[in-house]
Amino acid sequence: MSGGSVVALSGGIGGAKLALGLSRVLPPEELLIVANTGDDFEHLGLSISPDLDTLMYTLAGLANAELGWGRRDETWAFMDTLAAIGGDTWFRLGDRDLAVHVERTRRLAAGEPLSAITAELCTRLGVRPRVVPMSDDPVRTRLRTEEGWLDFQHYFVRLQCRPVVQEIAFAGAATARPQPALLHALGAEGLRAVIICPSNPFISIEPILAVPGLRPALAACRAPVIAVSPIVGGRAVKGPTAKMMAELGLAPSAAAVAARYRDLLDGYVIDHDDAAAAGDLGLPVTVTATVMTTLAEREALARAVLGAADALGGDAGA
Ligand code: FO1
Repeated sequence: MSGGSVVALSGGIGGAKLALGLSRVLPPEELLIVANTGDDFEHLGLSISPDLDTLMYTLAGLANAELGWGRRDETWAFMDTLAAIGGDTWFRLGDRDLAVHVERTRRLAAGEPLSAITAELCTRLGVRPRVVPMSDDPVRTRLRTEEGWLDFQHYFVRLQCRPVVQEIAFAGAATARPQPALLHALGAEGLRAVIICPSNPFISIEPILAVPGLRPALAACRAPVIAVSPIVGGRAVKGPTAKMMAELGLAPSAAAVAARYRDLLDGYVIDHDDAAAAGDLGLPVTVTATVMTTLAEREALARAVLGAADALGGDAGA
């Protein structure tokens, strides 16, 4: 059955790649992309939302492919000048990217919800699928390490994921209200699939699932919930996922990620590299190419995931 709305949960760079693939194979009105906001932080007086921006730039065709974040065709005059006057430059803000942070900060300070600001920015940049933050309330991923508790970007960028992670917490999650558009989509008759993108489960997906009301809404939704493994052959395609899993005492494997989502999943998508694990997962598994380098591979994975969802049919989640 084609048609019907698709909800994608996404965080980080891997998630944005599949979101782009989905945006190329679905009509924009049939795709709602939910971004993790646990990576957000206040820096240099600016409110920064990296996963929203990575999604927005990727869907707008403006993403910086080399860096995996920020905009392409960027200039760095602001950063160079900041360095020259002794400012904090460990988190790099390109000149064009800076405009988004300044405008988001201004509008948040004026009392606008993050979802409304995101919708306006996406419209201005020509992004047609709907992109929403998981909540308009602040949720901040923090990591307990041998250096104490670290805010996410200090761990991820300033310390380049070097500290050993002992615990992960989502400050503010307990009182965060789920994005209404997401709850509405999950309860809608025409829901076709919920796709958990190949993002880091701990720092990109679980902050979303930590928002009260979202796990129950996912468990109750009529459509199949399908996750794509972010681990291929025991390694993360990008980022610290495998290192984090080892530090948290988990085998860095596609199976271990499926176990994290277990109670929510109706299906799972793994790479050919992990085909041998397919039988042990205890749920319907689709084996396909999940490493997305080209646009064609992103579209192909999107089609494979939608095909898996359609094969599971509408009452899988019941
Ligand atoms: N990641 C880095 O490794 N170094 C940076 O200087 C950096 C700057 C940056 C600016 C804007 C933005 O939206 C993302 C940025 N990122 C940077 C990536 C960011 O830390 C990650 O994209 C997410 O937080 C995790 O996926």
